Amino acid sequence: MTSREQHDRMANAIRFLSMDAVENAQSGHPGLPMGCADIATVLFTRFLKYDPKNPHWPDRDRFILSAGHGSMLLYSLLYLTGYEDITLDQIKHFRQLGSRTAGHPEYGHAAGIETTTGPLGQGLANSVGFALGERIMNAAFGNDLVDHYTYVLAGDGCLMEGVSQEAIALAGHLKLNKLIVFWDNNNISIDGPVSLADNTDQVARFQASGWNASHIDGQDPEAIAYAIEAARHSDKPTMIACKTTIGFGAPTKAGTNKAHGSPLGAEEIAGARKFFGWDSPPFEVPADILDAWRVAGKTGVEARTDWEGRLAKADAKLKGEFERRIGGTLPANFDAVITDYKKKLSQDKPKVATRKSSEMALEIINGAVPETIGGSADLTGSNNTKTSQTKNITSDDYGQRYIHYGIREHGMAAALNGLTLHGGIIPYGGTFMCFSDYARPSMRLASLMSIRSIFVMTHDSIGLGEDGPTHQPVEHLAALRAIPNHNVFRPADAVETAECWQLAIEQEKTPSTLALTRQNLPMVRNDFVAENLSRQGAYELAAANGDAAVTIFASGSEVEIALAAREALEKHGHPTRVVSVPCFELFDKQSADYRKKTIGNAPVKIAVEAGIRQGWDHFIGTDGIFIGMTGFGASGTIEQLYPHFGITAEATVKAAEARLHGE
Ligand SMILES: Cc1ncc(C[n+]2csc(CCOP(=O)(O)OP(=O)(O)O)c2C)c(N)n1
Repeated sequence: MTSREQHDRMANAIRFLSMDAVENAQSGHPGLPMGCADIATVLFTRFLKYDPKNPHWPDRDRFILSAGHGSMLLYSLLYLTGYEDITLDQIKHFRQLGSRTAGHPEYGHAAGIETTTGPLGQGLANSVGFALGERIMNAAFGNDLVDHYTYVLAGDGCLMEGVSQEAIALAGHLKLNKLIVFWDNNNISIDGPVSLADNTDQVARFQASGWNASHIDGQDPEAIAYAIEAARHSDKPTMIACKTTIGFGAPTKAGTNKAHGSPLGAEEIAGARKFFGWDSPPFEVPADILDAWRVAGKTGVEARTDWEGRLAKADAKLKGEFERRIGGTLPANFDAVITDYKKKLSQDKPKVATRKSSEMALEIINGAVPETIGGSADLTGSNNTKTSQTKNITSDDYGQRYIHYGIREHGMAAALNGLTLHGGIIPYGGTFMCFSDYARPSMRLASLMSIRSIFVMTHDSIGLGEDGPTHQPVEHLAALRAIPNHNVFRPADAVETAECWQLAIEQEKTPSTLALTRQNLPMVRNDFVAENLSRQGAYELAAANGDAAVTIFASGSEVEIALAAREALEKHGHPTRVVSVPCFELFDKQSADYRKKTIGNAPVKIAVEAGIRQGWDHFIGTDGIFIGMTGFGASGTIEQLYPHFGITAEATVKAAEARLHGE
């Protein structure tokens, strides 16, 4: 049992490391770590199940610093408890180029950083995925292998962000009782007191969403411990409203926004030293305190070795499957299953919408890959995300494979990231492509974190028809393609859809978006080819009869138009080739030779896509012809809309011939 004095000195080690690192960097946020040091100390010395020497142990508790600007809190904890990635030298290089101690915690920079946080609210919303992932894996593998908590530290900012409502409503609904959130209730944000902009009764708000919530003194270790203990035995998720003082100990800045996000300055730090009776020089933690922290960092060893013992004794098949899923590798027969399915498609030649071919591909994938977890933001029947294997996950049954996320696109995308980061799960979730805007902040973070979250975006153009311009994506393909490390797939038929799904499932370090049509499409890949042609990102689908005068590039639903235009141009004596472009990003990764050959040197280059031109110059050059959208869509039937916006084979032929005739 830690004495109060010992607790205080351990907490002060966090405070001073944070103050010193921010001062040294002349940049960063000292206020949160100083206010939340007690919460962190109680959690990491008395409750959290973790082992710094085995930081990826799958059954560890997760700690998520949703208020990512307080990154020095996390870095201090990781250093003090003995994580090898975060040395004192790293702390001294806080926020410097090339260090692991980035401005905000970045997943992949150091073990112990469970997710990238900084955009407020994301960590909290990820935690729903983490906590649900724990329940899903628990249902699959039992208490012996999966039984851990997800702890979150969120600030006022996290709770003010809209995504927090989506997250807490979902967590409450799913009764994720092993999710425990500390709210750093310090009444301060950047502009000043929170009351400038918010008067929400947060405890009542969480309670209304199905949580336990109560107020405590967030700087009283016993109150914190008592609240955590109660939370661990709850049948609901818990929010502990922890009253703290931002910048606690800074003589004039504590309790004010001046402690939020800038170095305190030498004078304030000297005052804090006096206040806490801390006489060690900067970056020095007294040996007995560092020892006490290192001892705390070893308390999980027994739990970890016990767990390893249980894993070793587990049924060989269960153990093998657990290790495969946690390792992120696919079942050995995955490729063969897809190849067989492609063979069948070449025989059946289904003329269906790609959202339907996606469902058909998922039926095969979900049968072969038990770790996929599907879902949709209340558009299941439209996104075609449900298959025979995916029954509903409910608070009574986490052993199923489908999540009704409700009308919560952002919360869904953030939860997908949490599910992915938890490990053992490949999640996908659907909505209308236009509403990728609502999910985009989390989609971007999936890319930044290099994780396998899969976004199913149906109704991918004006082709959706009567719902009109509010629902018709125009700039979305370009906008999603603009995100680095994000594969945007726009398959043209059932075969390409199967291929794109295969690629999305395969990519361990790149999230994927599948852009899928509402409208039916013919098969454009009629002959079986075992090779995944979409893997190249773009490939010649139809060759020209002779030296190509025209090359038409197209993606998704517009490949059909390109092929029809080619037929007409060939008839008129203009050799024309068609290149299908299911994925810009994968094409960019091909060799220069392949790219050159695929783009070719036909005098006339045309791209057809029912979206904006941005990005296509890459294929057609700035002098190429683009057949697509230049503004918003309109409400009407698909039969009216394509001609209305001039996206037709006739328009393509006319534009090509005008160019060929030198007009
Ligand atoms: C989505 C998003 N918007 C804005 C910011 C900029 N920002 C960083 S911290 C902060 C204030 C947060 O206040 P609070 O959560 O109370 O943190 P504290 O002041 O207690 O450290 C803001 C607006 C951000 N990081 N993320």
